[in-house]
Amino acid sequence: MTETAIFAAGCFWGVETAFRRVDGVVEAEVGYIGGTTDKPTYHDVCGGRTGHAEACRVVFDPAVVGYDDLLAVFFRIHDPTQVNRQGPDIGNQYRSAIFFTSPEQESAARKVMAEIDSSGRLRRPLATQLVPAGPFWRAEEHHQRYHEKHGGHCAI
Ligand code: MHO
Repeated sequence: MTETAIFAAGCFWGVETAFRRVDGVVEAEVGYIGGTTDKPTYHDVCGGRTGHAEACRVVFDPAVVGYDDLLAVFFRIHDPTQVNRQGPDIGNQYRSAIFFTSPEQESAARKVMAEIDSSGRLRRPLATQLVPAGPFWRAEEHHQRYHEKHGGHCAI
């Protein structure tokens, strides 16, 4: 049995690259979530008006990798204190967000976020949003496995 996790952490190219490297991740795809329109295109989302975040949908085998491990990867690959931005990429589509797919994921994420917040490790408050997953719209094919196709870096 597999489980699904969805994370937004800036430009989705790098997010997919990072999660694909994790043992126990059986599939990953990039797409758009958390907006107000159906079947958004990259162009729609870029404009920032639809409210979607660039995100990565990760299918994993919980017998091999835990949701907590994926949360650790998520927090390692981006700066969760930046609001509607990740480095050079600015706009609400680049927000930091966890889209939970079960009550168990919600509580696991809430716990980790509270730990990070109270650890004093961050110099600014955590900006990560914790929200229930609505529809995930798969992005255009040329955005899938982008770094594999074009080279490029990833944060970890
Ligand atoms: N800075 C990158 C972001 C692309 S990402 C898919 C670019 O503008 O190409 O949002």
